[in-house]
Amino acid sequence: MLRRGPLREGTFTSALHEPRTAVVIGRWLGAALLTCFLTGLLSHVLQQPPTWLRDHLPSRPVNGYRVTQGLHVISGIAAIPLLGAKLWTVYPKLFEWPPARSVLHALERLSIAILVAAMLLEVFTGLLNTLQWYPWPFPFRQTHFWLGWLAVGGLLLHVAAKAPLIARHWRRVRPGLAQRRAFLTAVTASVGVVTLTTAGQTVPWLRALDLFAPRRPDLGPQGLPINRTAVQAGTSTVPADWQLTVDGPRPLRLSLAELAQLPQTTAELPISCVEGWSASAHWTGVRVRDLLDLAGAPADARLQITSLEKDGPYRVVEMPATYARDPLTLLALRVNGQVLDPDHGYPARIIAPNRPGVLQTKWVTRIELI
Ligand code: HEM
Ligand SMILES: Nc1nc2c(c(=O)[nH]1)N[C@H]1C(S)=C(S)[C@@H](COP(=O)(O)O)O[C@H]1N2
Ligand SMILES: [Mo]
Repeated sequence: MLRRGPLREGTFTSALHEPRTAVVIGRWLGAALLTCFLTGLLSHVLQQPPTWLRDHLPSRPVNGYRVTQGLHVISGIAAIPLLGAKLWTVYPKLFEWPPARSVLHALERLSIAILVAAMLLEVFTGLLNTLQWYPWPFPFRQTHFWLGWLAVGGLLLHVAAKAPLIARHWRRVRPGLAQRRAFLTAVTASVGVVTLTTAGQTVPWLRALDLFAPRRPDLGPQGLPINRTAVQAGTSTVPADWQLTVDGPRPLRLSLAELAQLPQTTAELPISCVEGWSASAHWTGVRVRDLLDLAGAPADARLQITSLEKDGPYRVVEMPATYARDPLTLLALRVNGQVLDPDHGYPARIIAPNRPGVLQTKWVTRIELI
């Protein structure tokens, strides 16, 4: 039989294309994948809760989403060199001969093909999303969500199929291969470098090392980054007769001056962007629950909050009662002691604890009860 190129026997000479290396890197990659999956599901649920869960989402801890989504993007970025190392370790198997020894073997290889494709697409779409670059025609969130299930499903199948082999190579045998040790050190160093140079977008004490993350969380008007500017949203000139409307048995219409006359609360709360950056600020404004009480709204009212923005995916958002009633949920008029910059939502924005940034509506004009 003619077997050429990579199909020829003895093509791959490295001693590291073997199970122990695959197991060691596989453990790290599996941990990163599971961390991504769990934190990703959480992000999904916070943004699009199923009806039965909607009224039980917690508004504490204040920094909860900041931590979980920060972890999502940190472990996702760490998964990229790990995936590269894992694929390098096992890629000679792509040229196995014969390609399938049995129906079961063919199915196993098919499941690995799906796992690899899902993982590659998952880290690719995730990374590009953090750069706000969408060079594809499909919706990011749905695609990334379903690829996550495919990847985790594929991983479980893969681990089950390889369980005996994994068990055999789980424990270190001494003396180990010097080459393997060098390779694993290099992989650890790559993971360290990509993590340390990007995690500063959410971890304050790593800020000085934030070389490659798309955001520096302390750069922007009033010391905070912005995703959509007032010019992009078409809200840079607010009508002179702007009023906040609040629905309820005693509907309210309040001018900015009237809002500023109401009792003001200051809270330190983060903007925790779904893209992985986050930054804390001191917000001052009127408690949403005070507004609801003034309007005579029932305690369990869910809210629909509308922005002045003409269009855009975050023009209208819902807020479950747990958040609406939290004493730290504000209709903020000021940030870090100054009147809100137009880019931060002047004249008024929502800021609530433990919520994804996309739900912290800027340029608010109307609060309705659902
Ligand atoms: C490695 C396996 C990964 C899995 C299993 C995973 C899973 C998920 C899931 C289930 C969601 C929720 C999607 C939704 O709201 O419907 C999500 C969101 C997200 N993921 Fe991942 N992810 C992975 C890797 C990554 C990577 C590598 C990055 C970036 C470096 C990333 C960035 C994001 C971002 C920015 C979101 C928020 C999207 C939004 O709500 O607009 N993910 N991920
Ligand atoms: N009306 C409106 N509100 C919005 C957005 C938007 O596009 N429109 N972007 C959201 C996103 S994605 C984030 S991360 C935060 C950012 O707030 P900041 O610009 O004040 O930092 O605002 C949120 N509020
Ligand atoms: Mo965001």
